[in-house]
Amino acid sequence: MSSLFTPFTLKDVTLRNRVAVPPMCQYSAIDGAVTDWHLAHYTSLARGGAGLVIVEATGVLPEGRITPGCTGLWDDAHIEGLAKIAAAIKAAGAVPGIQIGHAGRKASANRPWEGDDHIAADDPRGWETVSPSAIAFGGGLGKMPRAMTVEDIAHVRDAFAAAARRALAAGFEWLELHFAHGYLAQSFFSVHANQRTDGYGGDAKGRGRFLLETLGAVRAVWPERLPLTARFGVLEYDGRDEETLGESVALVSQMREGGLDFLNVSVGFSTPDAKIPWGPAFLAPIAERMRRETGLPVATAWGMDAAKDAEHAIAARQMDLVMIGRAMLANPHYPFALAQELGMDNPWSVLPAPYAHWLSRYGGAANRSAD
Ligand code: FNR
Ligand code: XEN
Repeated sequence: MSSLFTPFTLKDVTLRNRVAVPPMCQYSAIDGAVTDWHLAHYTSLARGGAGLVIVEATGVLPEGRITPGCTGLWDDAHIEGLAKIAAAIKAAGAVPGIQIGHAGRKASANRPWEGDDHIAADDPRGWETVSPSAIAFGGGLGKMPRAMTVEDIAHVRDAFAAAARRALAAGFEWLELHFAHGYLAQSFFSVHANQRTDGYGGDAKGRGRFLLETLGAVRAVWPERLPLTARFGVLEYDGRDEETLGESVALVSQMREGGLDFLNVSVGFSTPDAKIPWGPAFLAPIAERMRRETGLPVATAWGMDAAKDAEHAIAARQMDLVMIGRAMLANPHYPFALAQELGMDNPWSVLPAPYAHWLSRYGGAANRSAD
């Protein structure tokens, strides 16, 4: 019996299994609005059998987008297109989630396949970036951000809440706050990006304030019956990881008291000098520690796609969900491949009924090899 293919319930939401698709930018929106590509892409991911599909990092403000091609939720006009995507994910049996965020000093970038660097200052496609302090990320993301005023901070916090209200109106049932990957919220927490001397900087309490206030503003509009989650970079691999992990545990514990229901554990990506120990399931022990020390259910991505690693992570209670990204892009029916490799009696059963019924009786190599 596989642990990976058992249901998971959080608040009033039940996922059919523990395989979740993490947010993955498609850079294919127009003025923040989704296109037919998004509908095709998310439908295929959900139909492939995952329990949860989280729509990509979606800007709470136009200047909070990573690239001009990123999706947005700063306007009611964005709701209609995203509602079709949420409905399609649900029709295929998965729970529809969405990640909302602000890219901070990493905003105003070219698409990855067009450079992945900052759009030049004199290019009309770009815009001024903002961050807790006037410190550039570095490398190709070298644009100097403007240090945010306290009014700017309140504006972004309120934009998160307004975007959450629109996500709810669009039919999403799982909300993920993007507090990771060196974007705005992570920058507030990071000593690499935040050198403020007011109440939003300094010690870990000050550096965590924007995240807690934003969570509180969103919790006030996002219903208690639905999971409110965050993706947060709990360490940087910058040589001061024990200290950062301690601060992260304290902040996430406060978030839990403030209404956070689930943590998607990730890396900070706040400095180009990080020494990340890439490898299969490398974040699993960190996720387990966050789970144990904060008491929240957790997930992580980053090389969790081997069947034995995914199954072990759930069976050993290192995490509650496994996030699988690139393997799902390569093969949206990847949950079937996992079920097959884990030796499930009827691996086709992880697909939606209109496929599972016929394939269980007639289909494919799995059945033939069992004959
Ligand atoms: C990503 N990732 C990502 N992360 C995130 O929090 N928000 C996002 O919108 C994106 N966008 C994105 C686009 C693309 C094309 C890729 C490949 C990745 C990171 C992603 O969610 C995940 O953490 C990584 O892909 C690692 O997991 P896998 O691929 O090893 O399963
Ligand atoms: C810092 C890079 C981590 C991987 N990516 C994350 C993205 C988009 C590009 C790739 C994100 O969090 N939006």
